Amino acid sequence: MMELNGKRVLVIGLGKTGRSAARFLAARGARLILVDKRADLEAEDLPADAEIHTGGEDPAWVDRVDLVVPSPGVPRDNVLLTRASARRLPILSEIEIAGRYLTCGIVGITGTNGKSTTTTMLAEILRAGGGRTFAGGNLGTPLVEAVDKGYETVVAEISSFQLEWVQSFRPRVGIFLNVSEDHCERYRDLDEYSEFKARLFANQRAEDWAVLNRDDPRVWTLAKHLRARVVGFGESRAHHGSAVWLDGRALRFSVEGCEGLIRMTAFRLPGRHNLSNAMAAAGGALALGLAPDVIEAVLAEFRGLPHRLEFVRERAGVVFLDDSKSTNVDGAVAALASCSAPVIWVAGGVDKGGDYAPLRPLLSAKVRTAILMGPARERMMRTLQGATEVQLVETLSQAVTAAADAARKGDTVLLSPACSSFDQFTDYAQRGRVFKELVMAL
Ligand code: UMA
Repeated sequence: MMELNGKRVLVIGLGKTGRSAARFLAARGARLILVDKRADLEAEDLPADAEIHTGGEDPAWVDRVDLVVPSPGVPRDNVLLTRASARRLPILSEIEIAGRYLTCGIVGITGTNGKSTTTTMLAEILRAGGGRTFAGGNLGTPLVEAVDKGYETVVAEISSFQLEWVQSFRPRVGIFLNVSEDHCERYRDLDEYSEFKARLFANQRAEDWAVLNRDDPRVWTLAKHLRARVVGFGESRAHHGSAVWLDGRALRFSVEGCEGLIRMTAFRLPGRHNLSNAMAAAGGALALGLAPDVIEAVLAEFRGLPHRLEFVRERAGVVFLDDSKSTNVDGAVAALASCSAPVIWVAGGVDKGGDYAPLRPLLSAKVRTAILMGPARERMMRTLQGATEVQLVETLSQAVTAAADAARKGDTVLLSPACSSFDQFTDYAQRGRVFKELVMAL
């Protein structure tokens, strides 16, 4: 717990996180300066007595506060943060503040891809086991919203952005799924990005748990450096100690000497990556003492999340899938890898600076036509041309028309952009919704 009463706090960014943080801080007696660089911001929902500035950033605000709370989207070189660092003011992310007030156990799930699916799966397993469980974080609802609500466990999707300003954040179970190129606009290289993600485990103690992907060398290398008990998950049993691994269509486990099997015959989510997500969720649930039959029942019922390889419709023998959530190269690679029919691939949007080359082998093997849209399309084409036929369009609407024209019976039309959506949409969810509308209107 930290004393907030009478503290002067600067909250930077008034999106979901900033608004929740502001309400939380105000309710505990903090005096607030709320700022957002956007000019056209609505002040509703914000604490009435806060000082609010929009449309610019003045470093002098920093001189009038005791604490700075940046939203995840605020880069570390933001002028207000630079000033606060120079003045040695505490800078704490919203998850750090939530962590200091939450009295229940936290499960933190990070990784480049699969976080939302794994978070939702694990939360459903815990609910099925009878525990009052909150699922949120990067998934949508900020963690401060879970404080004092009587939850027994908080399952939190945690992004690298949220881990930039933590000090004592300590999940009872930390899960690290995988790491691949993403957010090149924010991090120097993959090492720096991985280091921020690894902060999830920095404050853990010997009685806590780290659930780590044994098939991802950058993740697994952490195993020997952590204080917490490790559960490794992967395709095969290749290490001693606690583990979850694949055995045909089943998961086998050995966690602190307790061994067993979770049948996966009814598991519906496509792709190897979803088996990996299921192993991670099972590893976390077993560490928390959940019974294998509860885990098995929830995995059998789990139908996935919107915009993750979501079935939209079948039209004249062509299946349309919405994978708008894949905003990076690795996400699109996983999606393409799990599609079997010839694929018409719709991709592009805002370029995040990653390397598109890992897509080439999948394009050669599976994609009949790649339809590339948005500002990223030229750079994508330079890397991908020759691997398959490429068409360039500007908008998603043009892409859907082109995809419908190119598709033949038995094909799959897959929207899996490998890019962010901000050229045409507010976020990936809106991009997915518009895709579905366009497909339904064909
Ligand atoms: N802003 C400033 N100054 C800056 C940067 C931004 O004032 O220098 C303002 C913007 O004008 C805007 C506000 O900050 O009004 C937006 O803040 P934000 O970008 O932190 O977004 P939130 O609405 O608070 O949402 C954040 C997460 N967004 C990001 O990390 C970019 C959401 O994850 C998350 O669901 C939410 O908190 C609740 O925890 C989204 C995301 O894209 C899904 N995450 C990235 C990802 O998954 O790859 C990390």
